[in-house]
Amino acid sequence: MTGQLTLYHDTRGSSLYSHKVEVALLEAKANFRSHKFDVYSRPEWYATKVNPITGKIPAIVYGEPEGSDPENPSPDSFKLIESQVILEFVADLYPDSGLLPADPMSRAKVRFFMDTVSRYIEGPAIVFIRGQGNYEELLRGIEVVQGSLSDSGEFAVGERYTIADATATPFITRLELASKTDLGRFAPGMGVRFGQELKAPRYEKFRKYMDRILERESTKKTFDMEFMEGVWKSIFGERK
Ligand SMILES: N[C@@H](CCC(=O)N[C@@H](CS)C(=O)NCC(=O)O)C(=O)O
Repeated sequence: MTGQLTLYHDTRGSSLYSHKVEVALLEAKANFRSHKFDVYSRPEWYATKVNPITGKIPAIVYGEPEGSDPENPSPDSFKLIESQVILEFVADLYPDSGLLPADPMSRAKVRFFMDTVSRYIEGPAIVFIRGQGNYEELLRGIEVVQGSLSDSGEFAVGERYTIADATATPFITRLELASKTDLGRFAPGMGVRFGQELKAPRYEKFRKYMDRILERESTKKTFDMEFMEGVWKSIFGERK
């Protein structure tokens, strides 16, 4: 199958699940179009024609003719939801990108790292940013993830950027934003304190990994810190 590849995501850019997919598409140098809409207004076309299963973003549609209406895809084109599944699809669609290595052991390591981020960072990071708990659990999760970072390479699994790194990117960027701006639904000062704690020597390996990801072109293109600071101020309110 060939044809247009369309990513459906939100106008505000606040969806971390969509962020993973967008960053992977950039890393793959994929020829894709981005269709942004206000997911919280629940447009009817999206829930009926793109993602009737959950109505959530991200979703991708593959195989439409060039220039087709993204809000009216044909029932015959390929539709896919769930960010982790989409990441594997992108890696399969662009095998030369190295987003999923060729050998079975490295592939397993990539999947293991993705699973570890989902299990140990995702929940605690969301809880912390939403002000539903402190950051102790998150720091413990970061230590677990740090333990599965590769020793030799630049990235999560060795020397090449993979979908494991794409999975970690939305959390790294959002935790950096929370610690730099103190924005989040937590008590004032907690974001900055979290950032300071993360500077402790015990998290050094993770901190270096974070810095490498933050420097990456695909990260900067998909998460503009200044723009996202504005978005977060509108979500969480200005910090005095
Ligand atoms: N497990 C899904 C989660 C997707 C998800 O929760 N998306 C949120 C945005 S971050 C959404 O679409 N929320 C709108 C809604 O629930 O109506 C994935 O990994 O893609």
